[in-house]
Amino acid sequence: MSAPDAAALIAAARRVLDGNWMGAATKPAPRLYPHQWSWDSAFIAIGYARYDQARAESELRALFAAQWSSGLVPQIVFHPAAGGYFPGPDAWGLRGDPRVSAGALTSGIVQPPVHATAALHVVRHARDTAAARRFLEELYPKLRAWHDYLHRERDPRGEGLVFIRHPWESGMDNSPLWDAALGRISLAPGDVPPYERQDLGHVSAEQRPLGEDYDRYMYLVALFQRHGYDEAALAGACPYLIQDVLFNSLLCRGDRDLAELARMLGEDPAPLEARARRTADAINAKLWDEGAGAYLDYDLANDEPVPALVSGGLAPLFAGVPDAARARRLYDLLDSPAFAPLGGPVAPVPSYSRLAEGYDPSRYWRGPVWVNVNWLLYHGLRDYGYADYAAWLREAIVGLVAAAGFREYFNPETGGGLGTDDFSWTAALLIDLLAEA
Ligand code: 9WN
Repeated sequence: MSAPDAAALIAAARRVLDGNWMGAATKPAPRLYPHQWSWDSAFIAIGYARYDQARAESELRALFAAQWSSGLVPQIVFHPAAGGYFPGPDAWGLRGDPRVSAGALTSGIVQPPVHATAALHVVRHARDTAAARRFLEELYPKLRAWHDYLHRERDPRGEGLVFIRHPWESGMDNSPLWDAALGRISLAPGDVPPYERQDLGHVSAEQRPLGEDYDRYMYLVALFQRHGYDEAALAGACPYLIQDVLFNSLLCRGDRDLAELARMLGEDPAPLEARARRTADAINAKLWDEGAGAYLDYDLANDEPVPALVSGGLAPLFAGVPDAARARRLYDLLDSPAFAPLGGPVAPVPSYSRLAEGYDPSRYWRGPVWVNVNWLLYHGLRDYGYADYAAWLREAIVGLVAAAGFREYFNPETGGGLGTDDFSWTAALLIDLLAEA
């Protein structure tokens, strides 16, 4: 891409973020997602870090201002004045809950822990180093409490792997990964309180999760409330408990990045590094599948691996988890018709194997390309020395967005834009990728 074209794209990306800025944080999209989302904010901060340190810091500060006393960082921090979204604050039953930071309105689940990685990125690119130091001193204990919560409450057997208890916690809402676990939840009339979706007013139904998925999403939300969001009780009672490869890879990388932040503050990084190694070892020991040549999720509630090949299964590359031989197997899978052959005429990496039954190039996390997962894979491949593929992938991501706009996701066959428009992390990560050139 020529320098003027790149400059124009960066300017357009910045306009998207300006449009979604709410004063202290950025909504993921103007109409569909009018509040603050957890992992979105981490990716958004990574983009801001390249040109607006104050906003990058504010983005993460605002999110952690809503942290629960347990250390949980909520998936959504609601800004009710910004617009409607379902499920909104009342659907979670957490108004005035003493565990939630005073005055904050939040959901009762989490999203993948990309925040320490984002904070390190912000600090590394900071121009005002004194402000960055203050930011780090303020955020570091909160990041620690967040990771401590995950290891303490989400790893009851002390395996080094944490579980998620709702598909939304994965960030990959309707991934085929969850089909078996959700399929085991059979619903009787009255199990799901009546509700009305709002997403279908913004995006065509063929691009969003099915009604039967939403029923189960809401069934789980009702279950959490019945158990008073008690993590120990939910670890026994929740029918959906998954050790997800993407989530655990991001935690592993996050613990290592947290160790780096500790070092900057003169604190002991060793316990955090040990924790990261433990998770890496557990990912290798429990989640690697030799036959598939990839990492697979594990369904704790049914005690079995989940045999679905999704792009998230390649994420251990981002966390330095595989040795060279396993990295090669992952690479071979990536560079094959199942995902995105190097230099091929197709768009970047789809979210689900093209060869799998049920692959759907336009439905949300069941096939479409998402920029955040591609960004993670780009970095992982570069770190493992797959320079040609990484360079091609970077160009493919940029080319896709340049042609189709700052969409939420993209059709891997046609490159067409899908989901909502003016999507913040697409804009933010594009800024980050272009800043590397
Ligand atoms: C539920 C905000 C979020 C992203 C998720 C993406 C989508 C929400 C939804 O939008 O999920 O959290 O309503 O579908 O799947 O990754 O964080 O952008």
